Amino acid sequence: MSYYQDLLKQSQKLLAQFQLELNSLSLEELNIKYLGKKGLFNQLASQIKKLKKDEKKDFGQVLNQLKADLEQGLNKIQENENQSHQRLDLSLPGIKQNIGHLHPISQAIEEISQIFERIGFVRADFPEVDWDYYVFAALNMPDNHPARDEWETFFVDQTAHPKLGKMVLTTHTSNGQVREMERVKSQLPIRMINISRCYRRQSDNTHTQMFHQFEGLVVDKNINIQHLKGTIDYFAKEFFGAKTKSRIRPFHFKFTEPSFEVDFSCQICGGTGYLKNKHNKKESCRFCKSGWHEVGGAGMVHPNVLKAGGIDSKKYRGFAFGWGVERSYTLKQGLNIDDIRLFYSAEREFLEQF
Ligand code: FA5
Repeated sequence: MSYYQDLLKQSQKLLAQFQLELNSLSLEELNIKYLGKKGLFNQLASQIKKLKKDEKKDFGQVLNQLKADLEQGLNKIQENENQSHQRLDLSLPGIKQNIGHLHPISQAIEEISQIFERIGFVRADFPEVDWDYYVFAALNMPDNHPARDEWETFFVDQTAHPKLGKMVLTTHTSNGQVREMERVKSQLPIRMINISRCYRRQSDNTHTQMFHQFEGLVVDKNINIQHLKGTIDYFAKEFFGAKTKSRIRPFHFKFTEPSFEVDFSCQICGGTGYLKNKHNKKESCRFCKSGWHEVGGAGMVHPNVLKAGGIDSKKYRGFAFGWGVERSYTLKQGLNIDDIRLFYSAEREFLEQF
């Protein structure tokens, strides 16, 4: 290889090395190392005197191009630095960290707990995968009773217990009723609030396969329907607002007698069932249609359930209620959520509103 060819190679190597170091060295370091007085470019350029006349001319052009490439690289870095300095405005407020918050249903559970704890209810916790006995049989729904069909149950693929039957994902929080009676071992009264996950094979805009219920159970002497209605009214006003009304309608559950469905007045139309449109004319409330929303069931505890829990139904009576957390939460003033599946959709835009 001739000396000229060797210098050409060195000039290519120099440019490659410069490009490699562009991101690791500072502008000043690059300037000194490559274009400084004793820098790599000048060291290479000083070799030109050793070339033949015609090679000097060609190599001169190579050096010009090399210097232009080095300067262009350095100018680019300079520009980037200028821009980032311009963007640094120390008087601007800091960037807010994006911090998370409790899921809206966790917030609702916390609020519901506190509402009941204020009137002496104690929060209880029971298995959410439980035996058939506690979910159905002890609640006056013996094997093969048709009332079981309403619960659209998920069964766990596991050997059945000889006495307690199959294992199921709890379809309602009522499994806690007999468990609580067994837990207190006749040390009455009971004032329990059980908030837990439930599971059913259902999915549409008012049903999810996994949802939450809150179950109240009170057992004491001289308990009657007025206590139940008073508790429902108290909850309605505390959770939804002072103007909210509640009503109970006759219904049928195997574990309560009498049984009721519980409705709260609609927060959107104020319980009237209609709204005024932009022409000031009445039209049916899109949200409730009737002025009321059903949130769940309630009733006086059936004597057979008290018996299953070891409580003398001649001395003691009780009331129970079980309502959906998601359903209740969507009815809160101003929320107007018409598909409860959104709670579990992991859509951040939806969840960040709460
Ligand atoms: C029951 O589950 C009874 N255990 C309630 C009860 C308790 C009655 C104590 C008497 C005494 P029901 O199947 O209606 O009842 O469910 C109660 C509420 O749970 C419903 O009104 C609704 O608010 C909620 N719910 C039921 N299924 C779903 C679901 N798939 N998704 C979301 N919420 C649901």
